[in-house]
Amino acid sequence: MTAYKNYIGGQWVETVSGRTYPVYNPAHKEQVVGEFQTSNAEDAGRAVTAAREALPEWANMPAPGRAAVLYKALEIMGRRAEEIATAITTEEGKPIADARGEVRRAMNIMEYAAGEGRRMFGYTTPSELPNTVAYTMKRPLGVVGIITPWNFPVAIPVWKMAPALICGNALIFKPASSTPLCAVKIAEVFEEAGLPAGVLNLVTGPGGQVGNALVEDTRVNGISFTGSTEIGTDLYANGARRLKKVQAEMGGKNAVIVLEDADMDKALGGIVQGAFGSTGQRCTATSRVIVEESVYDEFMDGLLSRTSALRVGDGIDPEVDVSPLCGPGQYEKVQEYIGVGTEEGAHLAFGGRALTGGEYDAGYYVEPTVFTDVSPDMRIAKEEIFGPVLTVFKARDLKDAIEISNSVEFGLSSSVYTRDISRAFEYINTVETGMVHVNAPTLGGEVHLPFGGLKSSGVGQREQGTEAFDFFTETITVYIDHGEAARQQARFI
Ligand code: UN1
Repeated sequence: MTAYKNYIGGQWVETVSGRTYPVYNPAHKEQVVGEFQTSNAEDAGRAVTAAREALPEWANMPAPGRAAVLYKALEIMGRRAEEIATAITTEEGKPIADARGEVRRAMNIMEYAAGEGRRMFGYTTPSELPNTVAYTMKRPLGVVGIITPWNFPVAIPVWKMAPALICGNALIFKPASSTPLCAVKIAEVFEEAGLPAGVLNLVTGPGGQVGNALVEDTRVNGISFTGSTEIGTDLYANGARRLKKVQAEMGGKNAVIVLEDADMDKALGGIVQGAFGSTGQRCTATSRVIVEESVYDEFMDGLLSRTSALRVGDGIDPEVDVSPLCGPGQYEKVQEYIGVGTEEGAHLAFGGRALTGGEYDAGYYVEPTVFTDVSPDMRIAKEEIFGPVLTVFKARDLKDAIEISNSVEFGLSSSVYTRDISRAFEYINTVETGMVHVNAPTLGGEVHLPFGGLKSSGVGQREQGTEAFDFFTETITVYIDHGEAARQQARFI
């Protein structure tokens, strides 16, 4: 099998190490998706050099010209949507409907970012000096490293790249080692769209070598990262030491509160989707439910009957609700946490086993799992599991429920189900998460609204929304004295 290559300076090239590695389909462990370049720090350095060279021309192109390339890429991605969605399912494992939705999201952000080519506003303001014009404008951040996880191998890279590109930056893209095929396809889309050589460079490979090289390289001006809190914290600290702009989107332990007046049907639908959709491998997945005592039994009946109706299987089958975990590492980790939960004394109310027999032997399948009698100090209540494991808590009232919700170190997303507007606002104003939902799942977000979390869930500027354009630019403040006479002795205060 010929190996897929890196994309550096507009050329598809091999790594200097001469090494490649295989990627397997999580639903068919023996099926090789492809061979990919095992890149190292030297490859990263070459990509930075290519980006540096490409930067001035791209940065100086009028933004509507850059937008034209993005619109073209949008059109190409639309044409290749089904092929790219299939690549997501084959490589990451998520159900094909979710994969299609993911491609749609990537297209939405391209469309949104391209429109910014005709805005990219600064502001003007009266100066305190006579005959003086004062305004602000945006300039590209420069060369930026894009480091992304495997769980959204198309949407997350594109929601970083599209705003970065419209702002005039040149990029080095380091995708997760387990999803490089999607990364190759993204690079192909931009190549076909006519993005000038060197503006987007792709460097694949396992481990932290490339990421570390990018954060240490003084020619790199910024890093946009999504992944674990552990790696994000390191990257942020290393970037800060070099005065680099870093944004890091990290873990979550997202809770849904169900109050006694909730529309139970709606709540159950949102919770099951949030907990088990995408096999729980989403930083916005629902991993905790906090139920008001008086409706606890009714809630549990509904939850267990809906959970037991979920179909587990290969995500390429459109009837499947829950697909395999992404790989052996995830498979081990999730089973380990299920063991921890049992040892800690939580009650295993549903699932809890790795699935075997028939098609299950070929992939990394774990049953959707529900723990009850969970207390906030247990590890399964605090740590991010990143799999189909839901923990259920009982709360006395809203105040108690919010306390449990806020008791974790994470603060990404949260939700409350209630029909009571006063209690909904009490919740909105006190819950410690960057994204707050009412009567809706903890998942997702719209591309024109900021995405990100508080506490250990995120640091640096938010992604998406107008904030994205702030991260990928520097604001320049301009003062122009256009008076004919010698400047008066007016002074800034
Ligand atoms: C979503 O919930 O649709 O890594 C987006 C993640 C998040 C993206 C989730 N950064 O799961």
